[in-house]
Amino acid sequence: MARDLSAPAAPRVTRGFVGRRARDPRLPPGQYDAGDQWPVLTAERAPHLDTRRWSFRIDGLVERETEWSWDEIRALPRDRWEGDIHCVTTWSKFGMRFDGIGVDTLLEAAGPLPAARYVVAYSHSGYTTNLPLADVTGGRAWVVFDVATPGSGFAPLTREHGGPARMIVPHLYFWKSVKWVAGLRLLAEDEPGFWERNGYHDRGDPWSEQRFQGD
Ligand SMILES: Nc1nc2c(c(=O)[nH]1)N[C@H]1C(S)=C(S)[C@@H](COP(=O)(O)O)O[C@H]1N2
Ligand SMILES: [Mo]
Repeated sequence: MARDLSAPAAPRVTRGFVGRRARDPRLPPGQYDAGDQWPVLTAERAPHLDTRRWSFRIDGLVERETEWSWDEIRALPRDRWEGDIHCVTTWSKFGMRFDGIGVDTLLEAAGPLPAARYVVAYSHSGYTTNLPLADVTGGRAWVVFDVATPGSGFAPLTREHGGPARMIVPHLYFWKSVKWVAGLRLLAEDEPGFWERNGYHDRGDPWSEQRFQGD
């Protein structure tokens, strides 16, 4: 049949709608899905830590400076988190599960003083990162021992991923999640950590792309 040239042309399909797959809503702006990969990012030399001498400590602006041995922290009530992690170098990884102790449980033992508004999380290897106290309370931060990647069961954290214990603060970029964590220091003022002194953002919310100071 002859085409009726007076008929309106078919509506143009918006480029991008057909040109690429719909963006995964789990992916914050500027991030890509690392899929099966779990990259290792370590600024210092990965330490060999012996759980017989391991400790985790909360100090600074607290009523009781408190330290746990490996056996003591392992005896605390367990908590599990499942969700996505986002590294500032633009990889994200979906469906991670971590098992450990809620930071709320640990802080409760130490009793934060009213003046405490920030924390520095530090590792046994010298790495530090700063966080608002509010970002590690309310069920949003954990000291974890075991991890399950999608499709696998739980296993102890490998040394390269921070074993025997690391922090996770997964609603922020992953540089805030200290591997080989040794403790939390509660402070009245914000005190930049390792990457923050080198230009990274003090808070690091991936959903508002707080990558660098000034973002
Ligand atoms: N002690 C320590 N913790 C660290 C880092 C580090 O270099 N040293 N790198 C951070 C960064 S930038 C990221 S993205 C994650 C990487 O964790 P992963 O190596 O298990 O993926 O750890 C964070 N915690
Ligand atoms: Mo990172």
